[in-house]
Amino acid sequence: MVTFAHAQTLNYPLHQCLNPQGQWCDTVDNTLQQPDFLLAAYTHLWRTRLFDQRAIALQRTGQLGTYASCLGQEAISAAIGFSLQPNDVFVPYYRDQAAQLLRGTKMRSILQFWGGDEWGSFDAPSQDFPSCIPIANQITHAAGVATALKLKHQKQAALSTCGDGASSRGDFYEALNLAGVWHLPLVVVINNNQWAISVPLSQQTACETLAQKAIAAGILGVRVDGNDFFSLMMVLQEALQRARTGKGATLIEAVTYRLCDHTTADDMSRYANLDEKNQAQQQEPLIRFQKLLRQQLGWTDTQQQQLEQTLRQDIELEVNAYLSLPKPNPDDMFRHLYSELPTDLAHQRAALWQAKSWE
Ligand SMILES: Cc1ncc(C[n+]2csc(CCOP(=O)(O)OP(=O)(O)O)c2C)c(N)n1
Ligand SMILES: [Mg+2]
Repeated sequence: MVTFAHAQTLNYPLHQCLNPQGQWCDTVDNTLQQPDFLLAAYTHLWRTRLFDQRAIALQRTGQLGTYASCLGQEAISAAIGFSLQPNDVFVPYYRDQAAQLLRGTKMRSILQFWGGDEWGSFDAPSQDFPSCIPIANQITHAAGVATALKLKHQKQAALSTCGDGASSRGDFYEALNLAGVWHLPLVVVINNNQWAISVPLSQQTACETLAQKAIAAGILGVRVDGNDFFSLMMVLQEALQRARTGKGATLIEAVTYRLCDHTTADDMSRYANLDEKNQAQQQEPLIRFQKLLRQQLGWTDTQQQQLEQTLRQDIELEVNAYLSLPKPNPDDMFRHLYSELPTDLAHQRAALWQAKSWE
């Protein structure tokens, strides 16, 4: 009889340097501890959260389409935005508002996209990609980009994001496999928010961790606390540097919790355990960061209120700019895809023009 004595030991410790009490629990780069950087990062996390709240309010009042909130997951995307260099290529998914804003996308454009107008997707650095809604497709696109970067000997990285659910899809594995065998300058970040709509992680995979999915691809896998902005920065900077310097691809599992409905079209109270959600709330990234600021910089309630007030004013200017944008022409959905429309779409286009229901 064969004995499987080598039974796998999958050791993927969770990197953490800022604990939920807001105290350092591991070494952190000095540059990340500078007051200017601390304030810039903290401000951006709140900018993202307040923007997110406002987007939900717009949807609830009929002024935005279905919207995917990033509540509780802001640190992952913010750390990505702060770690990427301008000429890296960012291939986002739909909860990457924080990084998109840091890449230079305006809030009005993010709202335009979620308002149903694809033109909002194009307000990003020219090499970056629009948010991908079909899950996991973007990882294959990013592997393609990384291949081009490698062939051109460019010292740039491609970084793509996805959810825990997306990591079950074939595209995800195919892209990772290619990244391994071709030694691509690719970083893939999984936002493990424990849910794929109403499917919990326990029903998603039998893997103990998502980081271990790197093993079969022969690339590096890392597991990090997705609520700890600083650990995320450390891990991302290292992974991106590896990519840029020809050391190959990295898969990062960022462990967090979706503190919001899947999208505004969902109601998680119908399937999620409230106690679990309340517990996750204690771990969330912004309050943790605030505790640090209180201890390190003597951050006060008054400063917090002022920050929120200023950010809300800035957000309102962008909301007004979004609301003043001309409405998209519904015919746009038939343009730019085919040189000759397939018959079924041609019928739909004709019906649209006949009804002219948008006028
Ligand atoms: C190819 C594809 N199949 C199904 C869907 C419908 N869908 C949208 S989001 C989602 C779950 C994604 O969960 P996860 O990857 O964990 O990301 P999260 O939304 O939790 O950030 C599904 C199944 C889709 N968008 N694309
Ligand atoms: Mg998920």
